[in-house]
Amino acid sequence: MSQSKTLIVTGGAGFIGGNFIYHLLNNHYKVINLDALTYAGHMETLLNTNDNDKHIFVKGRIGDSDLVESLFDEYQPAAIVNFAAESHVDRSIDGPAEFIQTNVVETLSLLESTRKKIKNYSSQAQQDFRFLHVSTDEVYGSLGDTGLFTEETPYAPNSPYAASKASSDHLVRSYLHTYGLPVLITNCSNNYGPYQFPEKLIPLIILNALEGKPLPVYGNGLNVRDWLYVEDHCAAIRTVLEKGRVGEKYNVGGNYEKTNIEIVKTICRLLDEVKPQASKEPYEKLITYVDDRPGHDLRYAIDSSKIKNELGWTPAETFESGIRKTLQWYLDNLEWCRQVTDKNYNRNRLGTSL
Ligand code: NAD
Ligand code: TDX
Repeated sequence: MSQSKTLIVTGGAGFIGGNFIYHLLNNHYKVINLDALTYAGHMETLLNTNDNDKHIFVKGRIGDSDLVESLFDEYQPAAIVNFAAESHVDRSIDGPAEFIQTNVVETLSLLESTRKKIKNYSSQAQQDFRFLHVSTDEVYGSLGDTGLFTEETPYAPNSPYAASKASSDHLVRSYLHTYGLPVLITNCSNNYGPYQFPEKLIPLIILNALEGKPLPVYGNGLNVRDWLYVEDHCAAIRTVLEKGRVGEKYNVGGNYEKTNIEIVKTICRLLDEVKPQASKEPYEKLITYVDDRPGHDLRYAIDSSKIKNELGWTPAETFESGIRKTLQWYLDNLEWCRQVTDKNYNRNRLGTSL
């Protein structure tokens, strides 16, 4: 990437994008944050950027080519980092069309706007430009009891969400091969940490537990995910942006594989310690097994040796330290949880409409 430190970040009012905005500001970048503010995007996530003149928020969709192109004209960014997406697997089961619209159709539009606009850059600036697409390990499908996803693992998406992300990864790749757009792709495992919308497993369990509500565990609870603290993911993305080889994809993982039931029980144990129930009953008694997610992938596990060996990134946080910080963050930010869910989400089960 060039010396210019102005970037466009899309989806920067969401969970990972919001954390990435803070990460960039702490690392002396200027950021144009383009976000549609869907149910998952909230200005409350960005309150601590208020007095920072290096953060410019623009409400809009990545598929609005006039808007995106005007941002290129005004700011001539050195890179785009694309987080904007529909991100929740359960919602993709209930309504796949929105996932195709944002994750495929509008990502294509973003690529087209970028391709068109960087033609006006000097040839050096064109070479230095980066389009970094943030993707997921779910594009690789499901593992059995052993093995790890590598960058060579064939794509085998199983949910409409994963299929839409796989499609966008393929489109991004094709823009390098067809048009010479300098692209990068990261495929990361499950993130957790501050500002995660409470539809996802970890914040949902924390909030339900605090209200004494059932803790829903899908199926037998033995599905495995690899967990990465969000700040480590942000550092990985910046590393790839600054040092990644054009056209390469990099897997990013926390090397922390756990079954869902182990994750839920860990949260229960920590809550027993820091915020015991008035009744003194252990939180684990709230665990309730519910119908499985349709098409529920059994296991994800990531081989991150490429990003470690080539670019020197490793996660700083252990799950033990990261989950404690996350739990404390939710305890301290119940008002944020209330604000972002107030009109649009009540923690009822999603993803069962077959
Ligand atoms: P999120 O749902 O919390 O945030 C998505 C953001 O994108 C929201 O702020 C939303 O308003 C915005 N957005 C949605 N459609 C848009 C559009 N058409 N134009 C502009 N903005 C739009 O998602 P997240 O969990 O922060 O995930 C961010 C990205 O990282 C996604 O691309 C996701 O696939 C990927 N990812 C997520 C995880 C994870 O564990 N959450 C893991 C790996 C990869
Ligand atoms: O209430 C629940 N009970 C439960 O058992 C919820 C919400 C989830 N689960 C299970 C399903 C999964 O096996 O927990 C696991 C994690 O579920 P989610 O938090 O919905 O995440 P997941 O489906 O694994 O996808 C996440 O990680 C990869 C993100 O949502 C994606 O955007 C990312 O690409």
